[in-house]
Formats: sequence, C-alpha cells, structure tokens
Amino acid sequence: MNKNIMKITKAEALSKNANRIRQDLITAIYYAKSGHPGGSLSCSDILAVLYFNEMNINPLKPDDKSRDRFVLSKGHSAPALYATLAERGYFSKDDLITLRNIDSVFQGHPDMNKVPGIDMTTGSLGQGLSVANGMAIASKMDKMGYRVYCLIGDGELEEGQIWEAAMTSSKFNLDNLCVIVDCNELQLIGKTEEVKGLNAENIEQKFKSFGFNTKVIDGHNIEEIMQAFENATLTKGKPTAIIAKTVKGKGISFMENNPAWHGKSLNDEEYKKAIEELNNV
Ligand SMILES: Cc1ncc(C[n+]2csc(CCOP(=O)(O)OP(=O)(O)O)c2C)c(N)n1
Ligand SMILES: [Mg+2]
Repeated sequence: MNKNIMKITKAEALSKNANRIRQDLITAIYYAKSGHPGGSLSCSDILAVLYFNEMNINPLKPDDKSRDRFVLSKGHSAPALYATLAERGYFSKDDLITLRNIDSVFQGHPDMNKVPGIDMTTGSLGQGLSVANGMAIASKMDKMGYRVYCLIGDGELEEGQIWEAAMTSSKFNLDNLCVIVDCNELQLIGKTEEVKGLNAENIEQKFKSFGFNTKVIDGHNIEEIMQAFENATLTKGKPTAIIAKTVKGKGISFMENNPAWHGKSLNDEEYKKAIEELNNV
C-alpha cells in the first residue's frame, strides 16, 4: 500500500480522536458548571497524538513499570487529559460528567492516586518539568528505556522553577525527555506577550539557549505533531522542546482566542452551540 495514503488515514483518525476528546471535555465542564475549557481545547490534538500514536502505554496496565510517562504540568487542563484517557480506554466515558463532584476521582486537577493513567498529580503551575526530569533520570538509571513527555503552558513558563528544571534537563543529557509548550499566547489575565513578552519565537530561543533541541510547530496540525515527536525520539544527547503554536479554545468559535474562556463553564445555549460546531467539523 502507498505509504502516504496510510499516513493520511492515520492523521485523519487522530483528528477524529481529538474531536471526540473536545466534545467529551466540554460536556464534562458543562455538567460540572466550572472548569477550564480554553487550555483544554488548545492541547487536545497534542494529547490525541501522544496517547494514540506516540506513547508506549497500555490502558489495561496503567502501572506498567516500562510505560512511557506523561506529566500534565498545566494541571488545570485536566478535563482534556481525563477525556483522552477515557477515549483511550482507561475508564468509561460515562464517568467523565462527574468532573469536580466532591466524591468523584475526576477532580479539577489530576490526582495520580485516584485516576488510572495519571502519572503525576499536578495543578500548582511550574512544577511538572522538575518531576519529569526525575522520571527521565530514573528511566536511564534503571535502564528501562521509557520516554517522558511534559506539557507546559506558555503562561506557566513565567514560573522560575521551569528554568531551574530546564538547566537540569540538559545538564543530564535527558534525550528521553520531551517538553511540549502549549503556546496559545494567552494566560489567565491576557496575552503572554503583554505580561512577560513571551511568544513562540523567543520561547524557542530560550529553550535552545538552555541546551534543548527545539522545534516550533502548528499544534493543531496532526502530521506536524507526529513528525515533531519522531524528531524528538531520534535526537540523541539532549532533551527536546516542541513549541506548539495553538489557539486557546480551539474548535469552538466563540471561545477561540478569548481569555474570558480560560476558566468558566457554558450555559445551556452555549453548550448546544459548542457541540453543534464540533459535530460539524
Ligand atoms: C502556582 C500557580 N499559580 C497560579 C495558578 C492559577 N492559574 C491556573 S491556570 C493559570 C494561567 C496559566 O496560563 P497558561 O500556562 O498559558 O495556560 P493555558 O493558556 O494553557 O490555559 C493560572 C495563573 C496555579 N494553578 N498555580
Ligand atoms: Mg497559555
């Protein structure tokens, strides 16, 4: 069979996974009456490629010692991770609508002790890369060979601990570590450019100067995401940082690029419109 045809089919399938992830996370946030839709929608394509194409994982063995690890450093995007794990078969999709209920395992931020498939408890911004470093070092010390992926928000990069950790990643030549920056150009209070002068290009320069292999990509182009991960795996002797240019609120017109949708739920009318739009992709 023609290799290109096979590749297009795979990208299309991953795109459908991402669309279902978007629908499920929006439904969960709608029922919860609170949550973070903007940054969850911006990282859905990245998560679909990670969990359906890139990572060596098995939903039937969520604690397998040799599995690849994922750290959602931007823990407020938990709805996207829960929806991805459900789509991948870690647990039933029916349970997603218990998001943020007091007795639910699906809290507003991920808890590794409660949810199968969650490798690290997160939510306090800035800490994920430090943990991912530890995992990547452990993989090398134990000769396990697993890879570690860490998704960081662009606003989150303003946390100083990220850059302390970045020094460690390259000092220890962690070529089994791949950082992905969800570069949607918005943080809670507005544009990252206006808050701390951050944009995709100077974020790339910063990681490069810290000793990372870097690549700026379109974070909604499935083929580009797949290729960037392939390039990261082939890169030896240094960690990789993929700066994924994304759109906050991607897929729902009235949420796209609108900071107001960083952390709020939808009313009945908005929910209906959102699902309609996602259904029409
Ligand atoms: C240490 C810490 N400070 C503040 C917050 C509150 N907070 C949650 S999300 C967010 C903005 C994050 O922006 P960004 O990293 O760009 O995330 P995204 O745009 O992907 O939602 C803030 C300030 C937090 N979770 N942790
Ligand atoms: Mg952001």
